[in-house]
Amino acid sequence: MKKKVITLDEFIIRRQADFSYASGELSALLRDLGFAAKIINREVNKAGLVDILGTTENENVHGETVKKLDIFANDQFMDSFRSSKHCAAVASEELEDIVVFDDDRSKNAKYVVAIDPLDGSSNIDVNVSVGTIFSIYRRITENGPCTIDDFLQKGSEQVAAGYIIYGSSTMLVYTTGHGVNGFTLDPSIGEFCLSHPNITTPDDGEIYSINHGYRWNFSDGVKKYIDHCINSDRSRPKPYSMRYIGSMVADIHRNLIKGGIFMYPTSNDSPNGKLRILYESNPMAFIVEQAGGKAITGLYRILNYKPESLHQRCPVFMGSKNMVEKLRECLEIDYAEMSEDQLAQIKSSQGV
Ligand code: AHM
Repeated sequence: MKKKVITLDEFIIRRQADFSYASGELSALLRDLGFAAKIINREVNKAGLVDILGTTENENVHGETVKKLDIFANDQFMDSFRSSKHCAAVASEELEDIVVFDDDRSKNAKYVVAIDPLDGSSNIDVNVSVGTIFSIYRRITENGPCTIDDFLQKGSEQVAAGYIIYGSSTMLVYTTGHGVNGFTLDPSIGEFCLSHPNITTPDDGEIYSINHGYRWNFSDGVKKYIDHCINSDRSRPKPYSMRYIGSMVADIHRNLIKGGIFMYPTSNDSPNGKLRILYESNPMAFIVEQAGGKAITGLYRILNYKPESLHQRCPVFMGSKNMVEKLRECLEIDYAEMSEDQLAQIKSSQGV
C-alpha cells in the first residue's frame, strides 16, 4: 500500500496541535521560511546558466539586473519576513546590523530570526551543495521595536532552528526542540515532503571532517585527535574516512545521517575560529543535539555560549556523541598548561 505523503505545511500544522498553548505564530513563520526556500532553490538550480542569463553586473535577457545569489537569497528571506507579521527583527550574515520591522503588524511579534541566507556560497560556481541556516528566538524585550539584546541570547534559548540544503535534492531539516525532521522537496508538486522523520545521529561514526590544510596551525589537542583518527585504523574494522566539502550545511548534514564529527577549530590565523555563533554554530548545534549528538566549542557546550556581538565567531566541534567525547578528551592537553586566569577567561567567554 502506498504511504501517505505528509507535506511540510501539514506537518507543521499537526505539530502545532500537539501544544495546547501554541498560537500558530511559530508555525506560520516556519511555513514562510519553507516558501522562501523554494524560491531560492529555483535560483540556485539556475546558477549554471548565469553566464547565459547575465552576471551580477549585467542585465539578463529580460533587462533585469542579475543579483549575486547570496544577495538574492538575503533579499528573498528579508521580503518574506517583512511581509510575515510573525517576525519582529532579523539578523543576517549579509547585513552589518539587525533589521527591525517596526510597522504596526510586526513590532509586537513574538519572534526574531537569525539567518545565514546562503552558506558556502563560494561553492556555487562549481556545483557543490550550499545551504541556508536559520535560528528562531523568542524576543526578550517587551513591546515596541526589537533591540540587539533580543538576538544576544544563549543558543539553548532557541525555539526552533533548521537548515535547507540545496544538493542533489533539496531538503529542509528543522527542530523545535522535540526531535529533528527532514523534508525533501518534490519538484513535481513543489512541496517539501516528510522523508526523514525523527532523525537520530549514530553514537559513533566513520567520518571526520576538518580542513586539513590548516593542520599546522591547530592546537596540540586538535592535532592529537586528528592523529587518533589517522592512527586508530589498525584497531578498527574499517578506517575513518576524511570528508570535507567546505560547505558547513552539506558536511554536517552528511555526518548527521551517516555518523561523524565536523570540526572548525581555532587556529593561529583565526583565534576564534571562522563560524558565526548566531546563525551558524547555534542552529546547527541545536539540531545535532536534538538528533542525539554533541556540540562543543572545546571544553563547553556551544548552546551555553552567550554571544556579545552579532557576528561573533566560535570554534565548533559537533557530531556523533562518542567521537565528540573522544575529541574533548584530546583537547584536555590544550587546557592543562593554562593558568587559572586563562581558564577563567575561557569560562567567562563561553558563558560557563
Ligand atoms: P562563508 O560564510 O564564506 O560561506 O563561509 C562559511 C563556510 C562554511 O560553510 C564552511 O564550513 C567553511 O566556510 C569552510 O571554510 P574553510 O574554507 O576555511 O575550510
